[in-house]
Amino acid sequence: MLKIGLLALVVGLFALPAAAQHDHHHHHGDMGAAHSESVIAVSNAWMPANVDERVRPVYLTLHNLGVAAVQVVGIESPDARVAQLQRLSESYGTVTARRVRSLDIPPGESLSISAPDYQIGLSNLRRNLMEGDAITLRLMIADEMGEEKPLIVGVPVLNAAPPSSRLLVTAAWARPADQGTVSAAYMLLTNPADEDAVIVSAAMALAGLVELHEMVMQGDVMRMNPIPALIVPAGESAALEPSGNHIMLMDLQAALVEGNTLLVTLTFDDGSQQIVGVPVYNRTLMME
Ligand SMILES: [Cu+2]
Repeated sequence: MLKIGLLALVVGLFALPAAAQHDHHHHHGDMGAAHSESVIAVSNAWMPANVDERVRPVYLTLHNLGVAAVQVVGIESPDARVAQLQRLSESYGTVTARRVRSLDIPPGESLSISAPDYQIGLSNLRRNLMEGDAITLRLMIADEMGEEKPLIVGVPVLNAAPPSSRLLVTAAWARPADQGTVSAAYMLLTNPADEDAVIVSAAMALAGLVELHEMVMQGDVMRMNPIPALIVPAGESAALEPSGNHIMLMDLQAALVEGNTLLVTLTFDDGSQQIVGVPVYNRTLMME
C-alpha cells in the first residue's frame, strides 16, 4: 500500500509514559500536573464568521469528565488582544455583555458558554477571520486547590452554527511540521451516545492525503498501517495518541505552525460530519 516502509518508526520516538495511554478519566490524580487538563472535553465550539461587531463572540460547551470540580478562571487567545468570559443579559431589547471572573463546572456536568447566557468575547482581532478559518483559545482551568492549568482549544470560524457535536473532544493537538513533510492529529474522543460512533475518514485542507492509522509492532519496530475506521464505542472514550491510533496528515501543502489551529473534518459511517479544531503544538513537550 502506501509508503509504509518510509513511515516506519522506531519504538520510543513518539513514546508517552505508559500510564498516559489508558483510562484518562481514572488516573488523572497520579499523572501529575500536565495531565489534569485532559478531564475537560469540548463540544459545539464555533465562532460566527459573519458578525460585524467590535466584540466578536465565540461559543463552546465544556464537559467536566473528571471527579472533582473545576473553575474556568481566565482566557486568552493569540488571535485577539482581548479575550473575556462574558455573561449576557438583555433589557429593553439590548444585549449587554459583562465580564465574569470565573465559572464553575461541577464533576460530571457541562457548562454551555453560548447565547443567551454566556459567550467568550474577543476584541481587537489580530487578523481578519472568515468561514473556514480557525482560532486558538487558551483557557485557564483551576482545580479545587486553586492550581491553574492551561486548556488549549481550537475553534472553527463558521457562517452558521454547526450541528450538535457527536463526539466530545479532549486535548486535541497536532505536531508542528514543515511543508512537504508529515504530521498527525491526536485527541481523546468521548462518545456520550448509546450508539457506537464509527469514523470512516478524516480530512484537513493543508494535507494532500489524510488517513486513519494504527500502530503495530513488527519485530522490534513499530509501524503505522492505514485502518478502515476508528470506532468510539457507545458511552466510552477512544484515544488518538502518538503510540496508538492517530489521524495521519501527509503531503503537507504548508507548514503546520505552533499557535495555529487546523480544522480536521471527521466523517462518520452515516455520512454525517464533525469539524474539530486541532491546535498545533507539541503536547508531549508540555507534559514533561
Ligand atoms: Cu501514521
